Amino acid sequence: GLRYPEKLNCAVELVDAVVERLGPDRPCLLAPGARPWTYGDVRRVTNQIAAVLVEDCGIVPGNRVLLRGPNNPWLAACWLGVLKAGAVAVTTMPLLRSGELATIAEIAAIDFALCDARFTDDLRAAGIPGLRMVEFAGDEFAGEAGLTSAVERKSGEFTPVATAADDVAMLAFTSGTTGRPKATMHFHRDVLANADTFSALVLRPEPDDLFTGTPPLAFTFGLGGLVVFPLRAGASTLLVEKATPDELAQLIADYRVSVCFTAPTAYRAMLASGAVDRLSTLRRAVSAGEHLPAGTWQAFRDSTGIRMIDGIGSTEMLHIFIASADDDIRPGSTGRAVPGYVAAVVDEHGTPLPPGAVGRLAVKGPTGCRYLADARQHQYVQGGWNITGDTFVMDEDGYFWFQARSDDMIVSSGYNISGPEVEEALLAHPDVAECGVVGLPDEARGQLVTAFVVLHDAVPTDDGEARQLQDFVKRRIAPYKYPRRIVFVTELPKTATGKLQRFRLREQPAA
Ligand code: 3SK
Repeated sequence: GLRYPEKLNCAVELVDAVVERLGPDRPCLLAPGARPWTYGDVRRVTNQIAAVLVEDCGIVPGNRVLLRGPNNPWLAACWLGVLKAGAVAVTTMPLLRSGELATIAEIAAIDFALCDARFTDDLRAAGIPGLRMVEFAGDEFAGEAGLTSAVERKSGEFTPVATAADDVAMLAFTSGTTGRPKATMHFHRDVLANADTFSALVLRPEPDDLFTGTPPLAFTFGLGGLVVFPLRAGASTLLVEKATPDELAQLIADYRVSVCFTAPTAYRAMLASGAVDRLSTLRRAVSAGEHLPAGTWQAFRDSTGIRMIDGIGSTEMLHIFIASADDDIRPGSTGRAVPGYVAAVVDEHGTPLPPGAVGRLAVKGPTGCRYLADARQHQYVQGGWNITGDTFVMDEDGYFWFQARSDDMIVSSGYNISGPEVEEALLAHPDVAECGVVGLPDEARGQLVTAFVVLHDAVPTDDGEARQLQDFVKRRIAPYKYPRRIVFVTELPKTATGKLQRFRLREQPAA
């Protein structure tokens, strides 16, 4: 198992330890068009931020600090500076509006925030009682902001707070599909544990690697893939505020990026537009956040030669706990448990099922779910297992095959139908750009398999296209699964992290 010293500050391990090991001059945090920050720069700036927090703002260990802004070196440095100050980082999605920010602030007991100067309006409008906010200029060209000038008055000498390995380092929020958001607590050792398992043992980055990708740092997929993993390896990371898949591909080409973290939708868009031709410097492509269909994996492999690493993680587990790389990959499977984690498919009582059986995914390992003061803890952790809410099958060789989110299973005329499986079949049709498949209430069948489809071309005016898609699905998978109703739309409802919101499709009126 992983062993960490009793006293551990993960920000020190991610920055200062790299300076000790590899020297101060290696590139660390990059942004398009900006001067790269070396590890020496990042050590200095994070010490300065921590000094401002402790000496000027009176932050003490355990205080929660809300962070708000798009992905850029200043946001990453603030996250590290908060941890060096012994405080708890609460990174929030830049797309959140005042109501959502107010709820998060209430749950996390926030009264202090570091906010990108371009994103302060919604935070002010949240009306958080007693909130003190310090602005930073995340965009180097945005001019002076409070924190940016305050750090200049600090020498860069700061003794990071000697936190315990089991002190809470961060609260990550998970919105789920319904109900009040939940804050997941993660310790300093958890942050390193993901880097020392999935990253070190499956991804295996080198100090010469340059990472990039799209998930926000407020989504733990982005925080790990774009900050923790590159820094733990002494590598560098290109932090991008906003990029379409084509712009991402262009940045990968321009900066000679070698490791990319994004979701299947973005990889599919790069395939559809031909932008995959710009990925020749890439050696690793990681996909998570949504199931990766075998067809997308194969098409990406055919176009780029890269064997994409699919993975499943969760905010509760902090990062990826099932994934395989290189020759261990079986296309269409999410892979095997990451070394250090144990995974199983269990029944409704938590009893492990034999290979081949459909059941709930259960996992345990060095990270795990600890909701902040939330009784839903007892649903997620049962009998020592973290129950992720996904339905999987494990084969004889320990590979996990995704079926559906447990609540995305459609029951129609007594058949169990996986919405994502029907989506995968539809996506194989050349006319289909994106789709979401859900069960809508139906008197005759209980639920009716209903597909919401975005075509590459305009919405059709007659039934021809729908019938063609239905026949296509019937030829690819068991005909009882075909979508009996197809609704053509121009876009699908998605979360800020790009996940399809099937629950919003389910809110449609009955057929
Ligand atoms: O959704 C996922 O698969 C995921 C992956 C890594 C970290 C966090 C999450 C939610």
